[in-house]
Amino acid sequence: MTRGKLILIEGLDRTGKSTQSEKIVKELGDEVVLFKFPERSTPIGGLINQYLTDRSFDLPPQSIHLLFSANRWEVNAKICSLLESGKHVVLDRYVYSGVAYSAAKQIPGMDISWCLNPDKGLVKPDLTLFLSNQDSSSLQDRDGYGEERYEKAAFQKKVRETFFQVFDAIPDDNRVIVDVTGKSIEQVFDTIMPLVRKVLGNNSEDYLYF
Ligand code: Z5A
Ligand code: MG
Repeated sequence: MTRGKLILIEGLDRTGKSTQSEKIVKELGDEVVLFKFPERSTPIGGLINQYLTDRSFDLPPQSIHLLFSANRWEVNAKICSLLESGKHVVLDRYVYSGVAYSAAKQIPGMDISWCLNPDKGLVKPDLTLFLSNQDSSSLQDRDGYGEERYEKAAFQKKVRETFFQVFDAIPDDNRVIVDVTGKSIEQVFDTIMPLVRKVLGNNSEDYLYF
């Protein structure tokens, strides 16, 4: 049996990652399973959710970084066994968000290499679609923006710059930057779906790892 493929939807804040991930899964049906990070339903995910939504619950930046990574490791065995069983897996955020949001805090010692270390050994996606927009100001009007800890314009600007530094630091031939500026949900979907189908059609068996 051919192993399933790992498809990652990454991107800047409120660029439609969850919307597009859900549309891909709806389009492909039973052959695909969706995971969203942070996975807030696990023990570690509960702590992350509290950190993001409750400003009185603070943690050192190093600790919350390690929790985000530990949250991916919590779910890793399940993802790997699905891939082995031939199911495709779609991820809504993953390692790149983990490194970019933490490194953007610019804490001494917490550089990109430090931030990537705890994620080393996780499976690298067969396709990463990075949803990017030229200016995030219009996205702040989208539902729910500003409710969580990192949803501040100045920090998002830093995160945007850091994502591109992370891409320079982590080579990945299977990563595509998709400009969603001014595009409707359907237009973005029509851009990414052919890329997804192409990867699902590959019969490569080897896994890549961060
Ligand atoms: N974080 C971290 O620090 N470290 C890590 O390791 C990980 C994450 C994994 C919570 O993540 C925070 O955790 C996040 C990064 C950090 N902090 N921030 N900022 P999350 O994934 O749970 O965040 P979220 O609340 O789901 O927001 P999001 O993912 O940024 O949004 P989105 O998924 O990209 O957008 P959406 O929910 O699909 O769409 C938002 C709205 O826009 C919705 O009303 C849509 O209908 C609408 N929409 C979507 N696309 C369009 C288009 N094309 N046109 C018009 N309207 C649209
Ligand atoms: Mg989302």
